[in-house]
Amino acid sequence: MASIEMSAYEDIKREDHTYDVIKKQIETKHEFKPSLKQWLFLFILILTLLVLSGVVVWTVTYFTVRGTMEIQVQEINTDMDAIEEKLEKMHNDIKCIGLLGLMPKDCSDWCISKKTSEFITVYFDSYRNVAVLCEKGGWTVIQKRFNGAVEFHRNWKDYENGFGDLHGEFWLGNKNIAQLTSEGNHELRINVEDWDRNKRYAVYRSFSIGNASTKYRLNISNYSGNAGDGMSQFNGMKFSTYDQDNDKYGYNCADHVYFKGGWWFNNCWNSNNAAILNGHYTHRNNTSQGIIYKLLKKTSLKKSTMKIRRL
Ligand SMILES: [Ca+2]
Repeated sequence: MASIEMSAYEDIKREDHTYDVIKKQIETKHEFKPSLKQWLFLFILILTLLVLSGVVVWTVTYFTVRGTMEIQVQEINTDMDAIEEKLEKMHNDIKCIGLLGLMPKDCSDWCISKKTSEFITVYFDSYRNVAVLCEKGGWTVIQKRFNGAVEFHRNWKDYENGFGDLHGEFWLGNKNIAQLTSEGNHELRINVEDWDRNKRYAVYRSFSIGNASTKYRLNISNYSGNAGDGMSQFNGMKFSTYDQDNDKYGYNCADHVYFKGGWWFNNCWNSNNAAILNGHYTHRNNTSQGIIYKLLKKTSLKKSTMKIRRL
């Protein structure tokens, strides 16, 4: 009996041992032991993820900061423009109230303005001044005609002192034109328009008239434009009116029935290409008197402007 019990005990002990071995084998089988290759792969994976995250963060930060800086630069530029505009306005204001443009000599000194024309007073010296019409570009208007409201068949004194209305038709006056062109170089621009609204211009890059002792002798040259050179034939001529005959012809060209108005007549005029802008105003289809610019039209024109500018 005792040996049977011993045998059974031995069997149970063997089974326990077998059980322990199997259990250990199973545990060993399910234990996770990464290989070196797997460790390396994991390391590379983590490193890649870190690099990618860094790139994403850097990119987002870069564009955010850049965008912010661009906006700031734009704002600074806008501010600079506003400051520049204010400075220019202040400069103009100062000039316009007379601190810089005190006693302007002509429209070249006219304060910068967006207006196309303006009336200012120009000063020849401390005692003499005259109101003038300025047109954009620094032009001083010396003659304007457009409707015949003002008679241009006038005497010497009228032409000398000027006549008409600066807001309408006028002649600025020979003594004023002489004074304006007495210093420096000036150009003359003539604008003419016919009854069909055709417009032409002539520019003379050299223009001045002498003082009263020269009978307001005309000096004019260097033509350009699209109206034709109608003025060179009067270069060097004295001014004439119906009561002062200073021309080269036998009778007084200024009082001739074909013209009637003050001008720098030569041997009267060349009927083919003369520009005579001060004749008694007539309406269309008149071959004499009125505003004559032969190279543009054989008959009188509707409008004319003569203006000068310091070069
Ligand atoms: Ca004469």
